[in-house]
This record gives sequence, structure tokens and C-alpha cells, in this order.
Amino acid sequence: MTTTEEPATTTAAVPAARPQPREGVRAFPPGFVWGTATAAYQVEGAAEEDGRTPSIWDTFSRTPGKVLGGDTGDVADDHYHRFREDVALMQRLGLRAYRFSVAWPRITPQVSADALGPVNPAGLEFYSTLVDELLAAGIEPAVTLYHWDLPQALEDAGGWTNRATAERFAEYAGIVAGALGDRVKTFITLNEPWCSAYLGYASGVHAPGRTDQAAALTAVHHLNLAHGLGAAAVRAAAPGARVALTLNLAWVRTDRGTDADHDAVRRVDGLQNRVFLDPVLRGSYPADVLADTASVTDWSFVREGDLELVHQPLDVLGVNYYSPTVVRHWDGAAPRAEADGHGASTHSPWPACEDVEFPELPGHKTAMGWSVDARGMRELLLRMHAEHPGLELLVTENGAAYPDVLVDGHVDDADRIRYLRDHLGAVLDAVEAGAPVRGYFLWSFLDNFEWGYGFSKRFGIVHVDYDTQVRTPKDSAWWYSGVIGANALPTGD
Ligand code: IFM
Repeated sequence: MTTTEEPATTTAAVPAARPQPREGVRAFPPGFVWGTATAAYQVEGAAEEDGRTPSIWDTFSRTPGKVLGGDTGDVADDHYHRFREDVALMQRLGLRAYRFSVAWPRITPQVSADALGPVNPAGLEFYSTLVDELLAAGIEPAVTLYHWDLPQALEDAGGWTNRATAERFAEYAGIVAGALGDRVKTFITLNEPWCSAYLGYASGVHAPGRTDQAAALTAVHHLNLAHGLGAAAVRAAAPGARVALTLNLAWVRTDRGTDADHDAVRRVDGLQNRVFLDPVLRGSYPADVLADTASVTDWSFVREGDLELVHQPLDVLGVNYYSPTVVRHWDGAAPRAEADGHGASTHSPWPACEDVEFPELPGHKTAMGWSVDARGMRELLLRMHAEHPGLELLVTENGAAYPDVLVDGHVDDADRIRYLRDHLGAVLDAVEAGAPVRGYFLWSFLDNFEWGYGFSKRFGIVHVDYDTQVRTPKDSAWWYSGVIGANALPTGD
């Protein structure tokens, strides 16, 4: 097929000897899954090839002023054409798993709110070939079905505020699972529905760029519904597959101790964590969240029977963690602090939280301005284990952006190595305390399109030169490779 023509190799020469963990190691359990992650719009490029139609991120990024530097995902890492080279590099690094997402607009490019439309064979073929390439390299694929690139035609009909989007999503999920389920063992329905709902529909810093809190809460429910309907569709199409959902859970706390501060913690925890966890894992919405948001919506979009549809068995909970969330009650006396790390907007992503502020924390921050505190990783994993005993956990994202510089074919990213070492240590703490954490996917394999920040933020363990598409493994890539090879974390340095 036309999509897989091999471009010239652009992987930089790599050192033969990989740094190995030194004396003093902490072992991970046997069979621990070691991977990296990417998402379609962030890496693929080929925005108009082989029948793909625009997603909300194509529209958003092509709208002046929405993405830093006017960057778009039109070319990105050109992973669509270079995936063979990328898989070969993963293999050289010893990676055991790769989490990627499927671009819905490649699979059913003519979708509308009323009908899924015909399946595009070239779209399915691309992912099928990628899966084969991974398996041939001994790398286990984990497929995310929705990582934010909603077909624009669905947004034109209301996007996630329209219940039909959830219904079409389930049909699409069944198509993908049917095509790949003979080889793919893990399907993740949604990635971080928090971002889709609140950043897309309340603060507007993500596509589709709407600023309507009631719309955001409607989107929350329809995303939950999409997960439930999608989970059932995946099971019907690929009976042996494991169904997962990935949430960007927050470790929410306050650095002050008043009752109002603790109430702010409860409310933000409700909007970020429990409004997704409870319907999916318990079959109900948290009563306090419904009450907190009553001034915004009456939740009448939740229909009779919806919660049973949302509450499907979950094989794996994907946990994404990057940074702690600290809140305070805001009494209006001083300007409100808004260091919540979710992009600058005059509109808050947090419905009905006008009296909550997000103070800036002292200490080390990544290039995103996100505070670093690995304790949050351990706390979240332990909390999930305590509240949902027996539920398998997978860290589906963790990593950091730093201002990496390529000098003489080499990227010294000691900050990232430190970040990864600390967060992997926190994962091990949770494992040793009994949490059933089965694996870890580092975000990200490649530098890529970081949404509203364009290409200005580099999360990869592999550096990408966007002019030449040359890939250069950073020091962190070789460090991670050593950890994987040893199945253990060095403690000495
Ligand atoms: O790049 C994103 C990813 O798409 C979703 N989780 C957070 C990452 C870093 O912001």
C-alpha cells in the first residue's frame, strides 16, 4: 500500500554500549510490562493521506492563535511513513510494549452523527501493518481508541455534547477491535476524558476550543457513556481482549488547612477523579459532584439506564500521572492563583469552582511549568488499590518535558532521568505495598506535537529534528533501556 513506503533511514548512529544499572537495584516483578506511548495526532502527520478527513485538532491547530507558533500535526514526526524505522529503534532500545492511538478520521472518514459511514480499508491497513511490525519485533501493542482527534463532522453536530457521538464511537471501536483483536490484547477506550471535556469545552485551550461549563459536564457524561458502549463493543468484536480506560487522575491536596481549603480538595477531586471513576467502577455519579455543579447543569442528559451502560467490567485501569495538584479556597482578596498547569485561558476548566485557586508551588518544575513530586504516583496507585481492590493497574503515561538540546548528536537529559528514576521508584513503592501495577508506559517515545504548545515542548526519550526527521535517542532512552534490560531500578546514582 502507498502509506508504508519506506523513507530514508533517519535514526542517528547509536552507541554500542548501553549504560546498565549499577550496584544497588530494586527489582520489578517478573513480567512487568515496559513500554512507551504516543498518540496519533501528535506523531503521525500524513493529515490528508489515504482518505483521512479532518479531526477537531486539524481545525483547531489551523486556526490562528490556538497553538503556539502556529504549529499543526500535518507532518509531526511523520510516523505514518517512518513507523518501520521507529519500531526498529524501539526494538534496539529493548522496549517490550508500545501504546499508540488509532485516528478515528482514518477509519471512518465520512462519519456523521447519524451514521458511521463506510470503513476506509487504507486506514485500517496502516494500523494492522503497524501491529504486525511490532509483533515481529517482539513488542506488544496496546491500542488507544480515542486520544482526542474527534472527526470534525461529529463536532459540527455538537461533538461530545451530542449523545450520538458516544454511539458512533462504540461502532467505530467495534470496527477497530474486530480488525486488530486477533493480535492486540489490550484496547484502551479513551485517553484522559478529563482533558477532552474540560479543556475542550470549558477552558477552550484544547480542540474544539469551546468555553461553556455546562457543555463540558455534558461532555463528561457522554465520554463516560462512550467508554461503556465502547467497552461492550470491543468485547463483542474481540472476546479475548482486555478492556481498559486511561484517566489522568490527580493527587489533590492543599497546602493550607482551613475547612474551606479541604472542601476545595474534595470538589476538585470530584471533578477530576470521581466523576469518571464512580460511574465506570461503581455505576453512579458522586452525589457531591452533582450538588456542587447544580448551578451549572441539572445533569438531565443522564438518561434512565445510562449508568448501567457505563458500568461495564473493567480489566485494567490506566493511570496517567505527571504532577501534583494543590488547591486552596480563594476568598477574592488577592488575584486568584491559577497555576493548575492546564494552559492559559480566561475561562476556567473547573466548573463551579470560582472560589478555588491553584497556587504555584516552590521547587523544581519541568518545561511545562509542572511541579515535580513523585509521591503523587505512589499515592494514586495505592488509593486505587485501596478503593478498588483487585482492579489491575497500568501506568499508561508518565514522563516530563525539558528544554533538551542536541549537541554533537547527543542529548544529555539528566533532569528527565532523575524524574523517571523517582517516579519509577514510586511505582515500585506501590507495587511493594501490594498494588497490582502490571506495567509502565513512558510518555513519550518521540518528541512530538504537544497540543496547544505545538512542538515547543519535548517529552520524548528520542529527540526528533523536525527539519530532517532524524531521530536521536537521548541519554534517558539508554537509561530506560538499561532499566528494562535489568527489570530493575538503579538506586546508586
Ligand atoms: O502529550 C500529552 C498526552 O497526549 C496526554 N497526556 C499528557 C501528555 C503531556 O501533556
